[in-house]
Amino acid sequence: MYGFQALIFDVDGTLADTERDGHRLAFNAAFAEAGLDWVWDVERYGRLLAVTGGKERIRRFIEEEGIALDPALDPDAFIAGLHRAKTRHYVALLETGAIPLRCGVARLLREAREAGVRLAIATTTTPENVSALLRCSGGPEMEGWFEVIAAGDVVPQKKPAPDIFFLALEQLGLEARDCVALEDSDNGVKSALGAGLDALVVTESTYTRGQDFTPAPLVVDCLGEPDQPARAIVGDLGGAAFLDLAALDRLHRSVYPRA
Ligand code: XBP
Ligand code: MG
Repeated sequence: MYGFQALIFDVDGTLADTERDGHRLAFNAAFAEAGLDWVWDVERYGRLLAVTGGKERIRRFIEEEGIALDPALDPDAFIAGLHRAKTRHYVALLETGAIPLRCGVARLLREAREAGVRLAIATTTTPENVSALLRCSGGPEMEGWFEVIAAGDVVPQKKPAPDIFFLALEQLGLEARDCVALEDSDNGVKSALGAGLDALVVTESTYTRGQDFTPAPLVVDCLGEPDQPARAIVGDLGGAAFLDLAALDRLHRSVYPRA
């Protein structure tokens, strides 16, 4: 019996390392398709990731570059159209199987299902992207493993605001202390902690390595597998080689001591 009832996962960077070779390429494909000469290289995209949400990221780029849009166009509609094309390109890229789930993710999801631990998602990304990632990288059944998928524009404010985690908790019908959250970015950590999810694991990803996750109690390089050990960067794994439900329970207990 574990001290928590559900795991709440972020998507981009946590379930899969999707940003550099996934979302970034899809943005660039959408720009090229629209006849724009905008190209987000690896370094520029890394800076733009400070802005969560694809439409918001495009808007920030336009502002930073001082790009004058055609005055005949409604800027919101223009950005939304570009972003729809980006989603199409992103889903097509996932359908090639180009982006695998991260080390340990499928194993932990299976273990949770077998133990009756409930599964949820709290993400900034568009719902279509979540479905495609789970289907193409996890398998045809995986989306159905998640009881709650809170994603995208359904809340007033994206991460680092806590709204999307609050929505996931509401849909689960659980208190924050009944859950363990898994994130990969400083914005995600702020969002989860803002919703009271103090039992929080951070798995650093390509763009988030070295970010400040204070005061997250456990930061690792990945969830790990029996033959691919996880490395703790903050906190400790209590001698475990990888993160399973027992390791998450020790973390949960360290945050919420039980008699
Ligand atoms: C990461 C994000 C997302 C993606 C792009 O979200 O900021 O916006 O970069 O997705 P998380 P969209 O880590 O919370 O999953 O273009 O669909 O917004
Ligand atoms: Mg993330």
